[in-house]
Amino acid sequence: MLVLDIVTLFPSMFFGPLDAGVLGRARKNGHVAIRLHDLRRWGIGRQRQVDDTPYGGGGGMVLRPEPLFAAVEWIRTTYPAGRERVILLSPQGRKLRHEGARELAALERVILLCGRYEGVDERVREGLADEEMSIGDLVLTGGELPAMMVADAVARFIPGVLGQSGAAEKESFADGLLESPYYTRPVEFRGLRVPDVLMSGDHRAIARWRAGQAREATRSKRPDLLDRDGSVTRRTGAERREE
Ligand code: 4GX
Repeated sequence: MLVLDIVTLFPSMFFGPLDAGVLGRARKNGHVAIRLHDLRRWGIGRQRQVDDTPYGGGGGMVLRPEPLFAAVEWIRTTYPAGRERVILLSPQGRKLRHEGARELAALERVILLCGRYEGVDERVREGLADEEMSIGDLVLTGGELPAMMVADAVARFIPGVLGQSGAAEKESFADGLLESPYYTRPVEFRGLRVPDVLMSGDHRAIARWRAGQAREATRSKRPDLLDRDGSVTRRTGAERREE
């Protein structure tokens, strides 16, 4: 079982999203455990202060290092774990990808640190976080929604979390291509018909059609996933652009 320990100033943000659907069921069935830790608990002084103004000026507020270090140390003493990783959610981090989520799913425990305001004291990066992770090139108001995305994406890779049909390995990105289109009943809807091949019962023809559609969908919607010759190699967009 994978355990996610999430350190946040807003634990209540997590209450709804982690209870519903596949992730909610995975938690109920014991495939994944999520523990929420209110950073305020390790706040400093009577006010339980967690943030302060940055040295050198510049405005805004920054999370102080002591509460974050104390939180992680408390988690480690209270719930010892073997293979673990401490991840700071931030737009400066390595982009969260399919393969990265798969790697995290193999760990015993992941500690997710959710920053707020302008960010965190640099010593959190230097001495506490193993890794900085981003969910994309956009700026949010805190690391909580990114942490939920990590939790959701990682849970899908834990054996038993997805049913048979939804095996994480046969999905978009598993083979580096987008998925081919899906159709269900009715056969005709507002003049738009389900492609005949899907109702032909010819499984080889269907597989061939799907492969062609996946390639075409990738070429038109996400050409960045393909090499110049149209082939797929497992590299990141950044690695591809370097060439
Ligand atoms: N992918 N944000 C974090 C504050 C912050 C900044 C630096 C730690 C270090 C984001 C993203 C994101 C906004 C969450 C800034 N905390 N996080 N926050 N994109 O935009 O993960």
